[in-house]
Amino acid sequence: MNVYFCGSIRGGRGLQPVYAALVSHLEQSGHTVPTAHVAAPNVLSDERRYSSDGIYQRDVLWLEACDAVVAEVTLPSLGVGYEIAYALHKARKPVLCLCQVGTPLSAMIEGNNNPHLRVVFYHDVEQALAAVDQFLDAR
Ligand code: 6IA
Repeated sequence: MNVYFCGSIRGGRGLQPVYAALVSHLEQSGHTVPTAHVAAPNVLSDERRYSSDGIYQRDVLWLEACDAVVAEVTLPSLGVGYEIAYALHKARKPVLCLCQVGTPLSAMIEGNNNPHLRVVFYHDVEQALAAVDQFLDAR
């Protein structure tokens, strides 16, 4: 499947190792991840080469083209929140949100009963990877 991965960039890079584990798992499972760069350790310095409008246009095209969205939502990110709303309401894609247990997740995600949205709280990365497999196997 073509899986659009979302994770915080300008919202903070503290969970980059978790993003890397998720993207690596998706790719090793045979999925295509157009946004694999979100998991790269140097994304913030690489980013200077791209304009924000170019990034936006390209990401919207990728959202329209994907089969499903996997978003790590532990760190609050405006971009990730926008992508989730766009995927659900405009592109009409299934979305999995992964959040570490104990994090105060926005009510706009946690309280959202959209049938295409699944929210999973996880204790460790293994649990998050299992949630990804379960979500994609059901597609
Ligand atoms: O507000 P944030 O920056 O935290 O938003 C992060 C989300 O927006 C991610 O899920 C990305 O899909 C998207 N996004 C933000 N910046 C970029 C970006 N910069 N490239 C692609 N998607 C982005 C250029 C990085 C470059 C190495 C290719």
